[in-house]
Amino acid sequence: MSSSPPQANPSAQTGTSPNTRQSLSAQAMQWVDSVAQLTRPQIVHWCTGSADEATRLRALMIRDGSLVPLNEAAHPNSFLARSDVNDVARVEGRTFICSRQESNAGPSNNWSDPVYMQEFLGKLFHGCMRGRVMYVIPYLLGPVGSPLAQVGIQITDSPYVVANICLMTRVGGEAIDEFNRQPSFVRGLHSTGNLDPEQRYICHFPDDNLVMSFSSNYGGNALLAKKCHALRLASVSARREGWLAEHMMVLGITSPDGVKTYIAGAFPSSCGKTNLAMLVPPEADLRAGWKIETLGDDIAWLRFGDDGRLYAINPEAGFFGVAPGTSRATNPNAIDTLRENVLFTNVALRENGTVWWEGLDGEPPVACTDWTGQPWTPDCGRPAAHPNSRFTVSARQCPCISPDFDNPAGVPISAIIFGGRRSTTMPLVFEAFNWQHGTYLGATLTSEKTAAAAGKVGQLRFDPMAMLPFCGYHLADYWQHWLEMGRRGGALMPRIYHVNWFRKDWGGRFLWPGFRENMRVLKWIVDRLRQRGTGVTTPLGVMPTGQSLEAGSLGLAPQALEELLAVKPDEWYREVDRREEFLARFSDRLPPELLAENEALRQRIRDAELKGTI
Ligand code: GTP
Ligand code: SPV
Ligand code: MN
Repeated sequence: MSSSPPQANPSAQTGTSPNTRQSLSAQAMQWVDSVAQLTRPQIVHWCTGSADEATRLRALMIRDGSLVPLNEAAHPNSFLARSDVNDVARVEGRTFICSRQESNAGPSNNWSDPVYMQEFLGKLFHGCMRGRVMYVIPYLLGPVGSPLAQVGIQITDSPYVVANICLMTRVGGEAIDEFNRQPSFVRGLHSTGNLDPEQRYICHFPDDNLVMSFSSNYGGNALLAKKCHALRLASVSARREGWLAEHMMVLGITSPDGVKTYIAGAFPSSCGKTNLAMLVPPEADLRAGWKIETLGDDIAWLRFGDDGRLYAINPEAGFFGVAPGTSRATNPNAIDTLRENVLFTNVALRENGTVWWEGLDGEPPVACTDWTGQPWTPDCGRPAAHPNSRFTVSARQCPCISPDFDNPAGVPISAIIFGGRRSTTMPLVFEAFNWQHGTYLGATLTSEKTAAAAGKVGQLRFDPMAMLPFCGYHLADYWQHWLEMGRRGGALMPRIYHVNWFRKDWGGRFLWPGFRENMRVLKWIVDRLRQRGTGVTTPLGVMPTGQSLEAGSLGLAPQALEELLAVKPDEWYREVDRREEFLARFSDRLPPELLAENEALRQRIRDAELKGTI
């Protein structure tokens, strides 16, 4: 670490546990040595994930100004990091899937030839760690001993990235033990470079279990265990091995009779997974005995158990959550999780050393320091926190973390929810008729773009299964894989739902209160799964009535509820046309079932319009 003397030999090793190095496979050692030869660091540090290591890393970052310690009384052991102003989100335009065959990346991914790209990146990485420390972090994704767990090694020259990875994955002894049991590991090589956006590349080599990322320190671009390994590379192995790697939160919901139901949910980036996973039920439900527990807020790996059901684990160990909009009113469990040991990125700093962001409880501060380090006042016309500002924190601090969080078997999933931001067209909730119909709903999932990725916010785009930026192969093959999983699981597959918390009225206001009131929708889903909930069959699927949502107690205007559950023929003809056009982009490999589902929907809308039921 910083206290070690500079050394001339680029392979000079430091680290508090020499055993880390000895117990890894020769293959791992060889790779690390070859990276050191390429990047020429001053020191190689093997990370152990220990508290002592974390403390020393933070001291180093405080000294060089990259971390600001927060008010110790309000937020013990917590820090603020400010990124480069040009490095605040994922960069989909500079993210590549370098599969051997271009056709296997599919039309939704950028592709580049793997041989060309490795050579090209080799030049960028050549000598890029001169004078820096190269950190080597062996990590584990998933609970110890899980049949779905995977291991990887991330190399990085950014202490900020090390601090994040140590919160987001299992690092240290448990990772090393698993390393020696696993047949292969993912290699993730990251360098800060000079943060020049023009030199930014996030490249995946699925045939080599390799990720190379240059010139960004932002979350999904730089924490390679997360989207790069746990989704893009994992989705490729999941297809080959017959399981699913998904952009899904997982929660457990206990009903008053003590029965626990596990639900997974795929919403595009910044569309509500963290908030749903940590939901606190309304007072009346709590009194009646309803409870929600969190398994994961971003990524789920699902595979068939011996009983034929689909089981989910969360490969991650922490949350990298959206700060704006998080408050005691909207997400009290997140606020309680964020009391201590938190790494905040790009939020605003108050004069008393606490943090602030748009949507946090109470009045905005009269003055504070914004995410760029500039003075900020409420009337200055800029947000104080970046819209994609984030917190990184261990999941173990979450008051509602599930007792099954470390269960190697995972939890059996009874329902999968898809949802996006749709200000029109999509009703609050409906249930798919069957797995194939649900797969079609996922494949045509559409949402307004958010600040989680660079580009224009608010633009409507297809985001199939919330995996548009994260599927490491051809989306049509991915849909085929979903259909095959459905055939394999048969009647034991989870039921599929579509939700939309974001429909707006003419004045642009959300029609649905959202957050804890989403419990009404979850309860309806649980009732349906247990053959109790009433449902109305519509052309879209089965929908609740206002009564089955207990909407009377919400105080919504009657027109609001009607609008939330409305299926408008003109909107739906347009929607079906858009979907047809989208699916056509995948024509050569598109499973015919999906086009058939779209046609069947068009026909059901026509019939319902003729009958006057919509
Ligand atoms: P990623 O971490 O980017 O994958 O996002 P996520 O899906 O976990 O989204 P998250 O739960 O962090 O929510 C993103 C934003 O949507 C936050 O600003 C939330 O406050 C807001 N949000 C979440 N749920 C609701 C809801 O039910 N209604 C409304 N209006 N906003 C919501
Ligand atoms: C997302 O964008 O979906 C995230 C944040 O969860 S990141 O890890 O940056 O991808
Ligand atoms: Mn995400």
